[in-house]
Amino acid sequence: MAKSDRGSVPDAAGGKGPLAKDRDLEAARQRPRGSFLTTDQGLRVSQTDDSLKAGPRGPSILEDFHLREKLTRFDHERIPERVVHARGSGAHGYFQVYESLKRWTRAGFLCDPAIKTPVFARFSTVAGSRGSADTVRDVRGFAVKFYTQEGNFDLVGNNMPIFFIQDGMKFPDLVHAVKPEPRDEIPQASSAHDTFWDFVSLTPETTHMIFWLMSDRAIPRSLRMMEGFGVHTFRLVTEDGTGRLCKFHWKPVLGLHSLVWDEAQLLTGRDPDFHRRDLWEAIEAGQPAQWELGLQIVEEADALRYGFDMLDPTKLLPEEVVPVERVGLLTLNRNPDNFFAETEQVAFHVGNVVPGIDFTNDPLLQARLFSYLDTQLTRLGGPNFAQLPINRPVVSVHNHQQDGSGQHSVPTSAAQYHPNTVGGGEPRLTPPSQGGYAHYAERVDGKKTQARSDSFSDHFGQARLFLDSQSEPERAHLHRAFCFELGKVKRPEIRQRVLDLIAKVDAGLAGEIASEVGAKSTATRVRHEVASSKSPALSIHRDPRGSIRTRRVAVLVAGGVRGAEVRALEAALKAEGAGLDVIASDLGTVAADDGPLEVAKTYRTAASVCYDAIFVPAGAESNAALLGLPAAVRFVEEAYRHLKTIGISADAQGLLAAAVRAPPLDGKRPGAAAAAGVVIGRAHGDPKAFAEAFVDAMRLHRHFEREDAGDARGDAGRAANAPVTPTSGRPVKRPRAK
Ligand code: HDE
Repeated sequence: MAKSDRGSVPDAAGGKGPLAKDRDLEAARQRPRGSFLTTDQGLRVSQTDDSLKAGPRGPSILEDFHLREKLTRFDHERIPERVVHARGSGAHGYFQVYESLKRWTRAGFLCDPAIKTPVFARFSTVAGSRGSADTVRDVRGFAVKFYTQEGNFDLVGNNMPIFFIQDGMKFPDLVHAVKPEPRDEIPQASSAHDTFWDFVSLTPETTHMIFWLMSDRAIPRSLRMMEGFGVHTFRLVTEDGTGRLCKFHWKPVLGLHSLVWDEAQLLTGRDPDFHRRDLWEAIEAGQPAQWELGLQIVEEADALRYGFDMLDPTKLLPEEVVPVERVGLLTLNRNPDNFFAETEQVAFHVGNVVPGIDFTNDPLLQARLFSYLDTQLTRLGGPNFAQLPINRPVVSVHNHQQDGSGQHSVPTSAAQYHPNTVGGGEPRLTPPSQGGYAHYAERVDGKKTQARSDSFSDHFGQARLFLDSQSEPERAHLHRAFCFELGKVKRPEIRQRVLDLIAKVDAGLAGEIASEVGAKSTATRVRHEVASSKSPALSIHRDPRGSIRTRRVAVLVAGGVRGAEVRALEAALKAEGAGLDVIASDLGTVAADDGPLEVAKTYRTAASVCYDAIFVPAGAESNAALLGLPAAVRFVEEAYRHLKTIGISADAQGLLAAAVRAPPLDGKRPGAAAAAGVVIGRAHGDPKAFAEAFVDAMRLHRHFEREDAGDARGDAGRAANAPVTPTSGRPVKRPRAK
């Protein structure tokens, strides 16, 4: 969206303010200031390095207004960070519906495929502070502001389809429990501590969400490779007032992919901005991030039809029961111009809806309707935050709100009230038939009560559904995540209570975890309360082969490397929309056998965890040098341990052996895999054929068979030290979701 499309801030009466009337002032204002440094009052500054002093060695003088303004502005640069979702990254783009959805909603932007609605999206972690690392185990926020022709619509969702609690009353308790503990402010951006699991163990409704949080969904490979969900059941309303229940989904065009836990932890040090950088760089490289909008539509009368209550935000509607209809495409293709002005100051509110989109009585949703506007008042310093460029609707705003901190518009109407004749009766109301918002006429009848509906009472059935829908590697990761998190909990009684909860979902899983976390297996004490069933859509491995678009490969080289292999791989990757970085000891160029190769990073600045795959090309001299570089050996070791595709020349077997105790590669067929996802190149072989085999292996993203060699109890180092089991032929298929 071009900035000019957004228009200027209209004042309350819809004009450009009284300054527009004063031609002299307006003309003066437009006088170009060029790029001269000025004070906030527009005064040109001649000196901004030395303060005004009584002599070169004398005291500073208070009279120095430029010094005082500079420091005062600096002192007040920070605003309160978001109380949750403080760490975030945003991008601009647009949304377009594939075909009119008139049959379900009157929302204009969903009824006309010709309309490109500008959007701003912000992705976030929940628990960490603004400066915390991206790759922590956490839920991710997925918030999209649609600047529609009927006003702003905000879809403020997460990357998991359900939530921890059923009623907003408990939200402060949940957040206080997960945030760093109040006495020592430890740990940062982590749920692995006593207060969080204490809360969980005493709040059985969290169980389903806990299983999602312990799954690979909580450590996405990229913000561009995760799903999004509106979580609550919303309501779509047609022109004739018919309402239907609706679940919103975002389906990533690049598919669903995750990190492995050890890699996620290493990344918090190697590149705490991993997700932010990934989104930024893809967009800068002209590779937009895209998701399809999906809808699950349910008739009002069917709210209780599926064995749970659609108003309960701890439940999901399996896609196999009600299919997700893909109705449009979200494209994020422009990075913010300024992080603070846009990503930090954007104010989402789940209550920002347009005609045709309405709420339900989900008690979590109802509480959110209060909370978002309320929090912005503190965070953005007053009630006028909607006038900030990033929050301003594209349609003009006319109302009787006035004054308050940060008022930017200059209302000119004499009548700041309704009804009026003094202001000509303006601004006027719009009847619903002409596009004015009218709340859905839902019948409500009940006694006041603080009771929870009986239809919200099953807390374990869908956790079991989720667990049983995971692939074997995913289930193993979930098990290890529980062991990690509970292993960090100091109080044994809390660990035991959590174990008791897990046992209600799956006594077998509880039994596997029990001894490692010093708890008793409760398998014999707790009866299975739930039956098993499956929803393949809940596994991120449901579609293991995928596009490698935007993936990056590290190519480990030293002098004498075979240049043709690097170029052949580069061409093969480019054809798939992927790319490579040449890593060497020194920046500049490295001498390949056929000329210089541009070096992107050094072994000191690059790390395997920042790449999706690695390649060690042929070159006896080059590979001998790499063997002597501990950083290069570690590169291979980590790539192997993190189950990434490794392309390796036969003459680099020493390096592979040093990293992962691999058996000799001699005698293997060219292009054969030494182990799942390890593709061997033949010295002097056909670089193009090798590149194809390598790209093919990359399509699997990870090679979980290698994980089986060790790490059964979460020892990340063990897998790398286990011998590589040779396999022949093309890369082995990843096990599918059961
Ligand atoms: Fe939020 N949430 N939330 N939340 N939420 C905020 O608003 C709140 C909930 C979500 O990128 C806050 O501006 C309450 C569910 C996202 O700016 C705050 C309850 C879901 C973001 C707030 C919930 C979300 C927020 C903090 C329970 C998924 C980041 C700063 C009733 C559907 C938006 C702010 C961004 C942010 C309150 C539950 C998603 C405090 C009271 C469920 C993506 O107002």
